Amino acid sequence: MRVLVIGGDGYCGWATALYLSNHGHDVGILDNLVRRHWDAQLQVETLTPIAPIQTRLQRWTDLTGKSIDLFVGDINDYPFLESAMRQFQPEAVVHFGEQRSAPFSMIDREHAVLTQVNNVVGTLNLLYVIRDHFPDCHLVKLGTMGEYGTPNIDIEEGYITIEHNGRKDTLPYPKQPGSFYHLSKVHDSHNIHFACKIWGLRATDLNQGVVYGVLTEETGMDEVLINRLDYDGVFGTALNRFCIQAAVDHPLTVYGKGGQTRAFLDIRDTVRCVELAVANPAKSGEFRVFNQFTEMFSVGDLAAMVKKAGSAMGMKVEINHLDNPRVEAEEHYFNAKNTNLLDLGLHPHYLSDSLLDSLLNFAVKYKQRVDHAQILPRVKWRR
Ligand code: NAD
Ligand code: USQ
Repeated sequence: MRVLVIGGDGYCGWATALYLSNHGHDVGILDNLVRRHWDAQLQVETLTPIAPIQTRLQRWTDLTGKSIDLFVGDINDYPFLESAMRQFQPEAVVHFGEQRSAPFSMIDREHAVLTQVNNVVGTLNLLYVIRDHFPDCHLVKLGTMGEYGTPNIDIEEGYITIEHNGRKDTLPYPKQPGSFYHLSKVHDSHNIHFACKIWGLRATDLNQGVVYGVLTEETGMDEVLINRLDYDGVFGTALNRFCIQAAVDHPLTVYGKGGQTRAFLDIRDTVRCVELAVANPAKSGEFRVFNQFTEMFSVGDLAAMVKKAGSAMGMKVEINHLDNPRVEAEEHYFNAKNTNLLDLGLHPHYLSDSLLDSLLNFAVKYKQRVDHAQILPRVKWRR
């Protein structure tokens, strides 16, 4: 299939573009490289030395004989997006191209506005190009499990059947997101759902949990193909951060009580889930939602697992409970469904000692690149 990966220079997008290319799809990457610019503005760098996108793609071709088309530009620039899509002629578009950090969106008004304009307007532009030029194209959009928040009932996949005053209906599952970033995903979901309804578009919203890990079969083929691995207080995410903290003898930064439970998955499952969604398109007019994760953990449990794995490797790992910079429940019920992708054939890579070992070893290999001043969280939700 011809698949355009928007955000293909990023963490999930790069791994996915290579995976799809390796599995026989004709792949294009569209990215405005703004994430590299935000890193520079924040004066942070990924743990890993990532090569420029053109160098990465050249190495991919040299190694495999496969080529990936590149379109450098912003999906908020409608004429650019329209022309790139018309050139590439996608049968599916996988949309990763958003500002994805909750803390980044909570820095100040400018960052909240930037996040919501970038994400909501970009997605809206994409919906219009699809409507006008590729009405049959399947939109596979990265959403987030954080759209649901932490309700005191089970989380379904996108929809819930409710009986009220003797009547019954299946309705979008209630949304209680926890940052202006997570809110942007909710706004996207509503816009995509509406576009499917009024224009008959086909879309899958992948409500993804927190991704961990760095190696996939493809990104591990060569140092030049190495993926980004963020550890800083703005873009770094829980388990990846904990492993890198352990590697540099920094106490693990559990926010508050650590009972915050989230859905997680290995990056090797991210790429497979996207392939499954692409290979099994939504029907015309259908807005389909998959919860894309494999396991649920509290951040306190994750820290304890990293401490155990690190200790077994001879590291001295301490766990710190910091004042929580966020506003979120620290002890709560959390039970989410994830059967749709399993039914399509996902065989999960569950979090194991061997994965923790490999991630810790990876972190040790690049630990001289860590800037300790970037580890503690600096962005606070409260005014
Ligand atoms: P990332 O920041 O590594 O990659 C995002 C890419 O999109 C970057 O290369 C960036 O330059 C590009 N981009 C951003 N705005 C753009 C625009 N307007 N036009 C063109 N390109 C643009 O992020 P990631 O971790 O790979 O996340 C990808 C997607 O997956 C996001 O939508 C995110 O919300 C979602 N997601 C990520 C995680 C995670 O743990 N990383 C978990 C759940 C969902
Ligand atoms: N946390 C800590 N210590 C840390 C970092 C985080 O205790 O050092 C806690 C946070 O307070 C939160 C949980 O861990 O309760 C998850 O935080 P995170 O930074 O790992 O992830 P989050 O902000 O939710 O965002 C990440 C991605 C985002 C994606 C989301 C999926 O950046 O793009 O949408 O995970 S989900 O969490 O399911 O919404």
